[in-house]
Amino acid sequence: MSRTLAFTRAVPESIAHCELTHVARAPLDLVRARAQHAAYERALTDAGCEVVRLPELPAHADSVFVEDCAVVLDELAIATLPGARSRRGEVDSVAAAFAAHRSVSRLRGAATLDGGDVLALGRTLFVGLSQRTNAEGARQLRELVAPHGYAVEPIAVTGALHLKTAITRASESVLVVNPCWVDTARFAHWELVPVDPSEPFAANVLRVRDTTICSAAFPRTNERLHVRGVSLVQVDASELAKAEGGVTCCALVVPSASRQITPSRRG
Ligand code: CIR
Repeated sequence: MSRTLAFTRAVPESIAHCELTHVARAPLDLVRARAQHAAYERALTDAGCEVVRLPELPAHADSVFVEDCAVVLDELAIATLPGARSRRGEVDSVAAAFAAHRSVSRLRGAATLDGGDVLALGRTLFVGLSQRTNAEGARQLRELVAPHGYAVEPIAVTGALHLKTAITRASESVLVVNPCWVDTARFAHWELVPVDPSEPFAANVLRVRDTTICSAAFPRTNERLHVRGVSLVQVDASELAKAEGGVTCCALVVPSASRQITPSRRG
């Protein structure tokens, strides 16, 4: 049976100085954040993942949010160029860790792209054009993945940090979405579950094998997913939410981790 790895990274003390875009700075309890992060890692283990901790990066305030540093597909991984310059130093250690499992390509030059802006739905990668990801980032991603049979669909994100703040996959057929932040017409072939209007951040869930990890802060939206048959595991993610993080951003999930790698085209 294939292994599923989940790469994570410890919550650094410097998280008090994290990037914030749509959220006002509020005091973050480091002990509580680390306890919640450990419980999140246990949820990943319970869902069938082998959790692999990347090296700590104490000087990088946002380094727990590993999702933004890479896009991982079956055939290759792409090391990103995060849109926030303060985050660029997080990428190399992710690329190094992935080299054992995938051929790793890199974005270059004027491209910016955060992994949180890439929603993979089968062979289509929706790429949020946001404050963090630009058209050149989407263009370079297309160039890298097209030979492997993937289409890239850029999509505007307004009012949210990332595309996956606005929409994620909750099950084989269901997407959970905040329709204020993304054009739902682009996902017409999916069963769309809108967030409860009182829970705008509830559209960020993490599907791992047959389990969908979600934040316990959003009971109304979670109930909507539950009645659609989504198998949910709720975690308390309230501290890292103060750093504008959701449940997708603290892990890079790599299925079939033991597959043989093929030579990289770039980088
Ligand atoms: C940042 O602004 O980069 C971090 N404070 C939060 C990143 C969250 N990442 C994600 O949702 N993929």
